[in-house]
Amino acid sequence: HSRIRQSGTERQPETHPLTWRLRDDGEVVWLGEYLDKDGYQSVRRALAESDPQGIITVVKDANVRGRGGAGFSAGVKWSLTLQGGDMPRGYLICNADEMEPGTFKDRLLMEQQPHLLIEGMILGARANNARQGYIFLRGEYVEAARVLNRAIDEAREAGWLGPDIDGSGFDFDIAVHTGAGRYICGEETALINALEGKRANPRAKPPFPGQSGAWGRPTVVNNVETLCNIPAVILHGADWYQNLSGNRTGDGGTKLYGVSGPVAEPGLWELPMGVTGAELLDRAGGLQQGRRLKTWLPGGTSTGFLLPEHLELPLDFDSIANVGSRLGTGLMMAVPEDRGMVSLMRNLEEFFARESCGWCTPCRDGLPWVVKLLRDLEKGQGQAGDIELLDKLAADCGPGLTFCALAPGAAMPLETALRHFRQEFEQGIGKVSGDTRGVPDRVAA
Ligand code: L3W
Repeated sequence: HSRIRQSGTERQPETHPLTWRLRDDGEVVWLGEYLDKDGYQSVRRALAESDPQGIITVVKDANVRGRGGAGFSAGVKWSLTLQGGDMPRGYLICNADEMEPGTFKDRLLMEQQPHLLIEGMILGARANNARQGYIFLRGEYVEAARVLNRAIDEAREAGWLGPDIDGSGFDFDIAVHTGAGRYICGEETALINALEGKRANPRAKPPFPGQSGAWGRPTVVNNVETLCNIPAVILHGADWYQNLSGNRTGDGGTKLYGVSGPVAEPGLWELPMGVTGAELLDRAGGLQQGRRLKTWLPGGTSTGFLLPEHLELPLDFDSIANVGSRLGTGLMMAVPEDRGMVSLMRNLEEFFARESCGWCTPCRDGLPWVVKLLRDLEKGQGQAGDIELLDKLAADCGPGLTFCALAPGAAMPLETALRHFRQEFEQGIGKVSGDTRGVPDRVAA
C-alpha cells in the first residue's frame, strides 16, 4: 500500500503540504533533499520569531484537528501544557502505533519522509516546553523504525536535534520506542503506561496527558499526520491552511485519505479536507469490475457503516458524525454486495475482543460474548433473542461506559451493521430451541 497517487495533478507545496516532497520512485527523502525542498524552514522561523504561545495561537487559529481519529483541536490540546506556568518540563509523544485495521497512512509518511515528522515534533516540543520527544512506533513497522532512526541521526548531526537547535538556545531530542504489538497501546494513556514500562491499561481522564502524562509531567500525544501538518501551518499561516479545503467544509487543511477493499486501485491520496466519499472512491477507480458497493466504513473499523447514499457527504469530522459514524482515520473500507455482514462483523469483533486490555467489564466480557453470538449466527445456529442481546451488548460498550475508546469503537460498527443489515443477522437464527450453548451466568446476566 506504500503509494501516493495523484492522478493527473502535480503535487505542489501550496496545495499538498503533506506529500509534495515525496519522490515518485517511493525512495526516502533524506536530509539533503529535504533541505533542498525548504526543509526545517518552519523551525528556523518559529525558533527565531515565536514564543510557545505564538506557535499555539497559529495552530489554534488554523483549527488543526487531530488526525488519529478523534478530530480534537491540536491547539486546544497544546494550550493545556502551558497552563501550569512554571511547571516541570514535559514530553512530546508522537503516536505512531498505527494499528487501526484498514489504516496505513502514517506508515507512508514515516517510511518516505521522516524529516517532516521530526520537523513537526520540534515545533510541537517548542510550543509545549518539552525537551524530550518519543515516537511510539508500532513494532511491526520495522522499515519505518530504520528510516526514522537514521533520519534522527542525520538531524542531530546537522544540529536540528540536540542542544541549542539552530543557535536558538532550545534543546530537544527524539527517541524511537517500538511497541510490542497491541492495539490498545495506541490509546494515548495506555501508550504512556507502556512507555513507562507498565502494563498498557488506559488511565482515567481527566487529568488529560497535557496536565499529567508521562512520569507525571505535562505530555502532549499527537498522531503522526497531525504533527506533519504543523510545519506548513507555521510557514504559511492559519488562513492559508483554512483555505486549503476551499468551501467544502469548516475544517481546514488537507487529509491523507485512502481506500481499501475490492476497488480497482487501492491507495492513499492527499486531498482537500471535506472531499466527498464519491470523489475518494473515484480516485480508487471505483469497485472492481462486476462488483457493487454495499456499504463502507469511512475511517477504520472503529467507525460506523455508511450506505452508498452517504457517499455524497463531505468526509470531514462533523458531517460524518452527524450520520451516526465517525471520520476516524479517513481511510475508507469498501464492502461489496457479495460480502456477508455477519462474517465480516465476526472478523472485526474477534480483533477487538483479542485486543481488549481487560480493564473494563463491558469490554473484557462483552466483546468475547459478541464474538460467540456472531459465530453462532454465522453458522446458522443463533437463537431467538440473540440479536437483541447484541443490541444490548453494543449499548453497554457505548461512549462513557469504559475507560477508553476501544469498546465504543467496537460497538459502533456492530450497532450500525445491526441497524442497516438486520435481516442478514436474522437469517442466522436457527431452528434449535433451548439454550444448549453453556452461557456463563455472569455474562448472561
Ligand atoms: C484537553 C480536553 N484535551 C479530549 C484530548 C484527549 C485526546 C484527544 C481525543 O481517541 C479515537 C476515536 C477512534 N482538554 C480534552 C482533551 N482531549 N478532551 O483529545 O480525545 P477523545 O477522548 O475524543 O478520543 P481518544 O480516546 O483519544 C479515540 C480512534 O481514536 N480509535 C483508534 C484509532 C487508531 C488509530 C491508528 O491505529 N492509527 O488512529 C479508536 O477508537 O477513531 O475517534 O488526546 O486527551 N477537555
